[in-house]
Amino acid sequence: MTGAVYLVIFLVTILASIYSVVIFFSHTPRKETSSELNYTTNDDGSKTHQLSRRITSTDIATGEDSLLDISVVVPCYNETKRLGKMLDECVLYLETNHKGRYEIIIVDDGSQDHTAEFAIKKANELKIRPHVLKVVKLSKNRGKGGAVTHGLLHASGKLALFADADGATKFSDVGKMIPYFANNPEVPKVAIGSRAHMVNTDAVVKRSFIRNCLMYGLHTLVYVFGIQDVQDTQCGFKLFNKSAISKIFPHMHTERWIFDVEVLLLAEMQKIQIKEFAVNWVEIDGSKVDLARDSIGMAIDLVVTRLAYLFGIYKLDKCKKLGKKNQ
Ligand SMILES: Nc1nc2c(ncn2[C@@H]2O[C@H](COP(=O)(O)OP(=O)(O)O)[C@@H](O)[C@H]2O)c(=O)[nH]1
Ligand SMILES: *[C@@H]1O[C@H](CO)[C@@H](O)[C@H](O)[C@H]1NC(C)=O
Ligand SMILES: *[C@@H]1O[C@H](CO)[C@@H](O)[C@H](O)[C@H]1NC(C)=O
Ligand SMILES: CC(=O)N[C@H]1CO[C@H](CO)[C@@H](O)[C@@H]1O
Ligand SMILES: [Mg+2]
Repeated sequence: MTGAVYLVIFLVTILASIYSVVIFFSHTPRKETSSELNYTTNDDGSKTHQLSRRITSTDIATGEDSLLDISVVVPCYNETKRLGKMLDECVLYLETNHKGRYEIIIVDDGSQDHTAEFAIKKANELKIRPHVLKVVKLSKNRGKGGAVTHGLLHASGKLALFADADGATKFSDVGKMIPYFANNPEVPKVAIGSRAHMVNTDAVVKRSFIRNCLMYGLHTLVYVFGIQDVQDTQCGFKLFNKSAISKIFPHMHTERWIFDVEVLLLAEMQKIQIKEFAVNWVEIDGSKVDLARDSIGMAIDLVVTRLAYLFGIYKLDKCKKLGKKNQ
């Protein structure tokens, strides 16, 4: 009898400890500051301009009222060395295929190397009209997830893509994804770039042994704690339509690398269609991921994200009701 009592006390203690640890490691994104609602562009530079209104979870988004086909969000942290090439490729594609109907939102996440100024200079060099390339500076570093979330919530295109500043993915591959959104525009959909077809090619094999080990470890953890039916969750090239953005991004918590997994978790919880597209991808030097430090952080964030949804510490409140009604 007393044995059973001790067992119950023991289990309750364990559960309470796990719960506290999850609360301790959970994230609450900070509120956006007023200057983060403004952008600069390649005009005379004396004024800032307002970004479009933040997308909320209660928006009934059809995207039909948008004048732009696509918004491209580029999270940047100290990217003066790599952003130039990415923008060359991106602007060339968009000018050819969506001229006058696109915007690029550079989210400078507290860079210390004048990435924002570099982006404006590049816009002048590429001779794109003012307000096509918008630069938002975050007042304080948030991490890739925070920067992407901020950019996507203020995007105004029918579709919005986030793409890494290193240009590792061939930009024109977005053209393979766009037709997937063409029918029934009211249905939320997500198209994600995938490098799964490249596992046995040079791009991956040539990476260091330790990097590949950590990558396989992370994949296993993602499989156990999160997403089973997506092969490559981490590719920095994902496309959404407006209704998918309004169902996913207002609920985001994770600010750093594991945010991709939370995006896919939120999509799966709401039965949003996800499709993977094989993309061309090359390893680009200058990665900001510090393997030793970040892989521990990634593992913690991953487990915490999953458990936080399980325990109801992270919730999907208004959005859930809206989702049921609309389905
Ligand atoms: N906003 C933000 N973006 C970051 C940060 N660190 C890296 N990034 C961006 O995340 C993207 C991918 O980074 P990268 O270092 O190439 O990662 P990898 O390709 O996974 O090795 C790039 O666009 C970076 O500028 C950060 O602290 N904050
Ligand atoms: C943001 O832009 C608006 C309109 O251009 C301006 O009135 C406002 O002062 C700006 N706010 C900040 C914090 O820069
Ligand atoms: C960013 O760039 C600045 C200036 O070049 C440098 O001092 C800083 O260490 C860089 N930060 C990271 C994390 O690379
Ligand atoms: C709800 C929504 O944003 N729908 C859009 C999905 O993508 C298509 C394809 O471009 C748009 O036309 C829809 O408006
Ligand atoms: Mg990269």
